[in-house]
Amino acid sequence: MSRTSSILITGASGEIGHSLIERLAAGPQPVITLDLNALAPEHGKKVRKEFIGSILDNSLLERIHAEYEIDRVYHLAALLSTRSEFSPALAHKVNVEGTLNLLEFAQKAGESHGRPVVFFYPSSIAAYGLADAETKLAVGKVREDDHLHPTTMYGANKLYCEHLGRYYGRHYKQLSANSLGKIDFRCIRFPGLISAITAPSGGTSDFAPEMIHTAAKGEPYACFVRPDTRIPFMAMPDAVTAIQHLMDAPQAQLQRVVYNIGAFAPSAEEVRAVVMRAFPGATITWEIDAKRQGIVDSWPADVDDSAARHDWGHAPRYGFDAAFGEYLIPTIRNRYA
Ligand code: AKB
Repeated sequence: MSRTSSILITGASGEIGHSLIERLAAGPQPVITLDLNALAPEHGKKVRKEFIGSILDNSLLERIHAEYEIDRVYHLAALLSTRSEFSPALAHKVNVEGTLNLLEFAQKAGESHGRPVVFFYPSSIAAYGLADAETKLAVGKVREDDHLHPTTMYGANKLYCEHLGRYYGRHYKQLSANSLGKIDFRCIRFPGLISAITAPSGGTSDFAPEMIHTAAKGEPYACFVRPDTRIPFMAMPDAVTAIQHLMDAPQAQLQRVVYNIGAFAPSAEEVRAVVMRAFPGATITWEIDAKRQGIVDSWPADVDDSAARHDWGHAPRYGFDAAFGEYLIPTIRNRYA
């Protein structure tokens, strides 16, 4: 048993989890993970303790609470947007009830060690819902408080859990004698993420990472959205840097609970063109899936992230050309070579 103050990452064997473990394991605090699936061995050996199980298992959460003094939670576990449309009730259970469990866990942890637990929650551009293509075009970069009418179960779950986090931060603060509250909830609405290390699964922004990973493997790819589809994306290292910056920012500097972040916003055709230049033999065709197209059509073409830039210095290193030219293509080429 260890009472050293530690970090808990849920959904640790997912896309963001892998990269986050790499960064956080290099820091001073031990990392504890919780996921349904085992971590890849190279990540497993970097964490203090790996729990394999569900965020819906309260007895497992009790056990983690009994054994570790958790003062930072990175709650990444979720079913992504396309997957959630196939099993909406399950998505609600995992995405909403799971988050509620983790907020309760954090509140209890904060009460027992007498200081707030800093709680990171990854929301998504899926929290937005634009009425139609004309609105999407007319609106351009969306701000955090506009167009919050999600069309998917996943988007509705994300938006609601943002509210839950805000509620937990405030509710216990009002009740608490020292007026500190025991949860310091911080949230980023992510764009589509592209990692060179892992390929995503179950998302609707997956078309961009899938194009590049399949091309590098020499496999044909049929893109499920129209060439003119445009949503914001970000390279995974910048997403992880953003999480670290937000989590390390002094609370007094944060004027919001939920922040947009962006880096570049190419069309699917522009992604295809850059992948084709890198892998000239690749076969990338178009086979539109009406349901998935409808989902990305309701997401904004880009986001206004000026609050994140102002409050905690969000400044992505990779724009479109650098993300592909300096990070994705060389790393992925090496990986499948
Ligand atoms: C998804 O496509 O579901 C995710 C997201 C944009 O939140 N990548």
